[in-house]
Formats: sequence, structure tokens, C-alpha cells
Amino acid sequence: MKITVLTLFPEMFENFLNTSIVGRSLQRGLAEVEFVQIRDFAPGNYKHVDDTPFGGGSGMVMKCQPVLDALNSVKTENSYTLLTSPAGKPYNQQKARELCKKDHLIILCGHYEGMDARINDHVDELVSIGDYVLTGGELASMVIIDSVVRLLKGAIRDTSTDEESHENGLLEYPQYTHPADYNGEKVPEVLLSGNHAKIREWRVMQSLKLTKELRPDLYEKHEFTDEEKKILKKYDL
Ligand code: 6GU
Repeated sequence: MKITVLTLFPEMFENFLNTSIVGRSLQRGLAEVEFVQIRDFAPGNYKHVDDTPFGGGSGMVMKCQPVLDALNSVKTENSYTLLTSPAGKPYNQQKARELCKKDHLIILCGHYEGMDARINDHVDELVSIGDYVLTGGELASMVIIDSVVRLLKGAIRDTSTDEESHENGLLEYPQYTHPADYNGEKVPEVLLSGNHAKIREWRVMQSLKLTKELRPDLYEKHEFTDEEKKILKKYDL
């Protein structure tokens, strides 16, 4: 997969792209990330990429010309284009699963107080990573890249994404490692039992219980499997 990031601040990505799972995956060639400096497409000596908003108001707005010339310099019929925006569609694990199948992902990082709205019609979708405001789309773009690259075949062990939070619409069950007794705080007995059926049941029960408590919004939408229904009944959740 190829990922092209259009930004005014490519240097923000440096450590991120060289570290941990993402760094290793890029080194192994599972994905390639390239940058396009939007400012390179601004004319003249001043290289202005933004201007004052029509109708007045505070702040500056990014101009169509440098942004769309930058975008058109890399777009092909194989590209899927995202614009990061606090007004975008909420990003989630399902979207990450969709994006990891694309050949060429282009992420246009919104910046300053806003973008000329005519830019919206030149991308496939606007995405937001949550209900808060960032100064720019670079952090959002890194969130998207991280969540997509780790899903590429060979990035991590195939099985390790299956039971994660959000993969099945629920939060993950709690995990523990050695020691079994940490200053009197004990690991749940069932996990030491070696009884795999019991352990599985406990994990599903915990996953359901935690999701109901902490994320009633997810719990409400969840379509319960037969196994989950049985466990809900048994534990009176
Ligand atoms: Cl994608 N961009 C910006 N600037 N702020 C955000 C966001 C994106 N998602 C949440 N807040």
C-alpha cells in the first residue's frame, strides 16, 4: 500500500514513522509513505497558502489553488482521498479495516482555521478522529496511518487483532501477566485454571460487562452472538 500525505508540516511525522510497529512495517516494505509539501504549490516569493475568509470573521482559510494543485499532482484513478476535518465523519475501526484494503491512500491534512469548502468536493471523504479540535490534521493523519498500517498483512501476528477492543464492536476483556500476586493484588483465579472453555466464557462475560458499563453507546448497537446471549443469561447481565 502507498500512502501520500499532503501537509505543511511533514517533519511532524518523522519519529512516528520510524518507531514501533509502523516503523518496522515500513522498513519491511508493507507500506510506503510519501509526503507532498502543499507550500511547494503556492506561487510567488511569499508562498501564501491561506487568505482571509469571504464574509469576514477571524482566522485564515487555506486556498483552493495550492491545495488542489498538490492533490492533483498525486491523484490517480487508484487513489482514495481523505480530508482530515473536525467536521468529518467519525473515524473508527471499521473504517480502518476498509482503508487497509486500498492501493493508494491520500490524506490531505487540513490546517489553520479552515479550508476553502470547495476543496471538499475533490476528496472521497472527510474524516474526524473525535469530538475536539486539533490545530491541524497531522495528528489525525498519524492516527489514521497507525490504525491502518497495523492491519496490513504481516504487520503483527494475524491473531492479535481479532479480539481487540472494537474489532467485534465490544471492549476487550482485561489482560494480566506475571506475577499472579502483586503485593496482594491477585489475578482472577479462572485465568490460572488452564480450563480454556472457562477462560473463554469469563473473557466474553468481562467484555460484555465492561462495554455495558463504560460504553453504553456501543452496547446499545451491538448485535449479540448466540454465545454472548447464553453468557448474558447465565451471569444475569
Ligand atoms: Cl481530523 N482535524 C482537526 N483539525 N481537528 C480534529 C480532527 C481532525 N478530528 C478531531 N478533531
